[in-house]
Amino acid sequence: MFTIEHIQAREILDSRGNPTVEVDIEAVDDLNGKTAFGRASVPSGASTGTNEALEMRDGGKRFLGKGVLKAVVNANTEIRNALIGMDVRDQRSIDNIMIELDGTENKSRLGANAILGVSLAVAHAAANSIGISLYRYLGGTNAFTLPCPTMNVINGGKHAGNELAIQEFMIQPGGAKTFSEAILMGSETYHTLGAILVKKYGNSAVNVGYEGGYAPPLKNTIDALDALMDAIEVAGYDKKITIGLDSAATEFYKEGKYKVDGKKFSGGELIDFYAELVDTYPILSIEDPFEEESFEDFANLTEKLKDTIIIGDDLFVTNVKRLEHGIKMNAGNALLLKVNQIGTLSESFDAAKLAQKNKFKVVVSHRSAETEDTTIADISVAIGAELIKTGAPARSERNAKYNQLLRIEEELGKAGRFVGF
Ligand code: 2PG
Ligand code: MG
Repeated sequence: MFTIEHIQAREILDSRGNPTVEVDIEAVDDLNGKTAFGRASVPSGASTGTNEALEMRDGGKRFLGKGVLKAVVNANTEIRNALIGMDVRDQRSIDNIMIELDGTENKSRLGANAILGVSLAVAHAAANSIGISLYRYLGGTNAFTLPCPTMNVINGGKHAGNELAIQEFMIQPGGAKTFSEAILMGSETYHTLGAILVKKYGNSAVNVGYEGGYAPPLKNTIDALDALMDAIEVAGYDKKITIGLDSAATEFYKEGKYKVDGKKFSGGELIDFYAELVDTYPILSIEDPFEEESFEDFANLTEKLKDTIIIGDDLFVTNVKRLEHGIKMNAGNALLLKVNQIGTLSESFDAAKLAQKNKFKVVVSHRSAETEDTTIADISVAIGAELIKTGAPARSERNAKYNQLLRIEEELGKAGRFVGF
């Protein structure tokens, strides 16, 4: 048994420049004194769902209220006291103990950021104790696949200072044969898009948003889609790269209407809007097409666009209960998996398993504020996710995940099949 000997949480900075929680775990082999180490840090969203687990912030003046010292203290006292002496490989029991210790529905007493930091660091320490890669430790005997990247190359909504309502315009190099070829195709297309935007809108068009995608001064959805189509064609990847959208529609839902492209749509009208886009452009997936309680509109869109992946993010918040409801209603056909929406690794896996049992696809996702942590890359391989969304192929907090997948691809060799589309 590898016993947890020490838990050390601290405050570090994320990619938006705000504090977040990082946790170190040390465990020791009872038999021979060999030690194991694990470290993980916690991401943070901007367009967060109402039903997410609670990210604990200190308030007050320090870091303009965004400090996370309360969560750090919770990890370094109550959580540490509860977990010292446990077997670091007993992830499920460790997560359950933290859930019970917290005692609330949304982890608001100890903070989901405190709990998640520990939960992920435990997994890293456990993998380290065996001397294997995290994806192998978490994936067990799975036949491993590498997910298709869905790269956010034009940022809008809450992630950028432009007027695009839709938050993310992504490219998906599903025509690649390997993961590394997908990265190559994505990178070339990203830079080609940059050159096209500069030519059309000037140098400031390649300023970037939170996730490394360009934030050009565009107003209309189709302007962004046309720029993407140009870039895909000029880069030479016509028919090999599809497009993914994340509307993050809760953010532009006001007084019962969706404000898009200077118009106000009802849910039904927005369905027609999406149907036309899917007719015109090679759109493979649409995430959060409606606000976070619109299970019915999700179901109607899923029924109408039978070949499109309809992903629930704010809708499901990686929560088994909400996903169960969505599955019953046929609201969407894919789960967006964000570990910090639910707050433990075990519950994230439960959501993924439930999705897969019901033929929902799984898209593992970063948050708009990230760190150098790469845990989600390993998770995506461990659970066999079809897609991974972790920003543009630029900015190191985004590329850290893509780069980790390149290493995993190398380690797997021929055994690592790329999920193409
Ligand atoms: C989303 C995410 C990540 P945020 O809406 O899917 O791209 O954004 O982390 O700001 O919620
Ligand atoms: Mg989203």
